[in-house]
Amino acid sequence: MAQTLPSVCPLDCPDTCSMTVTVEDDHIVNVRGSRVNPLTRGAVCQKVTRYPEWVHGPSRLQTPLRRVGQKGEGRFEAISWEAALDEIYGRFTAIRQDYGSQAITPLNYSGPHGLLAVGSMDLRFFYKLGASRLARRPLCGGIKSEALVGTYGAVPLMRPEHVAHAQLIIVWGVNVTVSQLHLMHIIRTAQKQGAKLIVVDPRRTQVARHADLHVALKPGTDGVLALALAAELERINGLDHEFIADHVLGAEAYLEQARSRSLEASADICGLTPADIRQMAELYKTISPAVICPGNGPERNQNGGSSLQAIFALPALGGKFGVLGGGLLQGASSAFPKTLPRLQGDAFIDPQTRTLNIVTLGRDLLNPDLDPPIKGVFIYNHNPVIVHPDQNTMKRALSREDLFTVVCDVVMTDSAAYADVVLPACSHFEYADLYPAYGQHFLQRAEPVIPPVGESLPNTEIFRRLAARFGFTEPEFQASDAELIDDAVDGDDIRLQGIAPSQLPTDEVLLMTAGGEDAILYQTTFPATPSGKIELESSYLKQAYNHPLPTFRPVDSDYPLSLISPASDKRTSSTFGDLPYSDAIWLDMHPDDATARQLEDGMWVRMWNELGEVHLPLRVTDEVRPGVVCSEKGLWFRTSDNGQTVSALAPAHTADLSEGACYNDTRVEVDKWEQ
Ligand SMILES: Nc1nc2c(c(=O)[nH]1)N[C@H]1C(S)=C(S)[C@@H](COP(=O)(O)OP(=O)(O)OC[C@H]3O[C@@H](n4cnc5c(=O)[nH]c(N)nc54)[C@H](O)[C@@H]3O)O[C@H]1N2
Ligand SMILES: Nc1nc2c(c(=O)[nH]1)N[C@H]1C(S)=C(S)[C@@H](COP(=O)(O)OP(=O)(O)OC[C@H]3O[C@@H](n4cnc5c(=O)[nH]c(N)nc54)[C@H](O)[C@@H]3O)O[C@H]1N2
Ligand code: SF4
Ligand SMILES: [Mo]
Repeated sequence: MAQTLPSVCPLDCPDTCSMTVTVEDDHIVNVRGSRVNPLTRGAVCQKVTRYPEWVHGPSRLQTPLRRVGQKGEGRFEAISWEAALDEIYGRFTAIRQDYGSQAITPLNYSGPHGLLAVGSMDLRFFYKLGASRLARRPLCGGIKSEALVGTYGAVPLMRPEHVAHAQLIIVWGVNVTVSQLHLMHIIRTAQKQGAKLIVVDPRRTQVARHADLHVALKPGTDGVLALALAAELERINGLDHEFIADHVLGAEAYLEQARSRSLEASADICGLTPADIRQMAELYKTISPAVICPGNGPERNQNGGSSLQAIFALPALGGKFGVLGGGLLQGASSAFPKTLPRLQGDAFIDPQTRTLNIVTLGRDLLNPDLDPPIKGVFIYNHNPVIVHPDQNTMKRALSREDLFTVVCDVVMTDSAAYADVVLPACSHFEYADLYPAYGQHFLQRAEPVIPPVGESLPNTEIFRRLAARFGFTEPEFQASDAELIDDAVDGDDIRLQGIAPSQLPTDEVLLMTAGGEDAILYQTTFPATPSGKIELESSYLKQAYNHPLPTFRPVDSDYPLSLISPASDKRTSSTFGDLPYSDAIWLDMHPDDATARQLEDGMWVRMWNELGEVHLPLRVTDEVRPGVVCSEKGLWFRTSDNGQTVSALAPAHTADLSEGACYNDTRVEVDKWEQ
């Protein structure tokens, strides 16, 4: 008999929708939106309707596996959990004896976003083991969040719902209809009430089609644009001097930086006209409430930190805070009373342990001089060969015969094909978890809706068993999932209303805004910087990165085209990349660039640089600006004829803040490809 049960979407997505799942004979047969979460209002995106195929399909891992083929080949034999845990224990123990514990590293990211699945018992285990630590944030979002912390501190600045009250909305490098679906409805509501919309994006995205002004800048030049806007605001008397005097530090140093380049020079760097910048500044000066909604587009380049520092300064200079619908849509993840050090067992960390950067881990894996070299890697919640920049380096690294590799995933991924041992993980439909969000302020909890598929286990149980196998006897390694949920957030926080986190009802949400319904910076919330002011010259960024103010360095490359690879509506990063799709994939190119290369719509092209080569069919379209080509992130190798996807062309250099990934610094040439 069919049952409908509440759940939450765990994907790496700002929306964190509440869902209704139809279950029949322990199978997920249907997933749709539920109205439990007032922001997501019963709507989910198209891609999650494919959850039944993903959970019960042919790629689903059902037993532990041991490699019998070559690395990357994907030939395995089924083994028992006991044999798998024995193998991991034996190999890791030998590595620890020969090279020390730091020769082992976890390689994990945020496939699932529940607090338990993303990092709880697993981190307790690796900390206690003494494995190398991994800085994960640099892969995505770290650049933006560091710029935010440096400028405003870790505070929620406003709720997405409040964008409905804005009269000017600036969507800055976020592909709203694809990667933050529920914001689109809010923007449309504001537009119906007369709001103007500006979109800053090298592509004419769906949201850009609805814009009053589409500013199609060159990738990686947002900081130059934002500084030019600040200088222009000053020139047209658009600065709020009173607000600046009362609440802003470093405005003069920032403005000095802004004035140092002429409007014409800035426009030239950005690939815009001075008139574009003037018009944007005029709108920003005149209209309030004005909100800037920045996405991840501006961060994925070597100037990404500077760009976000420069963008984040604008509402402070323009005096846009303190009103409903005004300011900056940012900081939602700080709305939740998370207690991560307790959940993740920070007390087990040996402070001498080194920290490796996820972005450059491929290079580290190949570096024999690393002290100690890495001999064991444990990959989970992550599909590194698909999603890392410099894909060929990561493939070479995981091909190392002497690298003992464990991969734990829900499905057989391209990365799992390189594993010595594969562990089958439960999907989030099969375990309980607690869900904060990074794009909204509602806390949600979910219970399992089906039993584990095959012999799969939740991440928490896998690491509980591993901890036991390694003889870790502390009570932290015996904590149940309910106890872990209670460790995940501060149960004494008044917003939990006295309910233990593990007892939160699954058919309700809790609003986590510090100031009640109306999170409004300078009404109910305030900057949490060291000075208590908005720091345009940031003391934290100076101390952490010697980078108090935005700067700009052009990308040094002989290749003429910029390749960007934003989010696709078919997948979340690489998730669902195993499912069959009917629609073709494309490389988008502007007609001017196509004509210059004698390329035509529909033709196969080869795209290359010093790091690799990719073959794709071409779509000639003026949706991308000249000089920019665009494909999608997260495609699997089965879409490729030569074992390389766009990530193969992405450089592994890192950004000015957080040593973050620079996917959109990819420079390429494109030519006809004779198959
Ligand atoms: N070319 C290019 N590549 C990019 C980017 C880009 O701009 N361009 N951007 C990137 C960005 S923004 C991000 S965030 C990264 C993300 O890239 P990844 O970290 O790889 O994230 P996902 O593909 O979302 O999920 C990884 C895996 O987690 C698994 N998983 C889900 N739930 C569970 C669970 O409960 N347990 C276990 N063990 N596994 C689970 C999924 O099956 C999936 O295989 O990709 C980056 N890759
Ligand atoms: N459907 C779907 N939703 C997703 C994801 C997914 O893979 N699929 N991924 C999730 C994850 S992990 C993340 S991090 C977010 C990311 O979601 P977004 O914040 O939307 O980030 P991107 O998709 O990388 O790029 C957003 C837009 O920025 C533009 N862009 C590229 N470079 C630049 C630049 O230098 N400046 C400016 N102004 N714009 C630029 C691109 O053309 C694109 O339209 O989405 C999440 N939501
Ligand atoms: S991926 Fe995002 S929009 Fe789609 S269901 Fe999940 S949370 Fe909602
Ligand atoms: Mo991301």
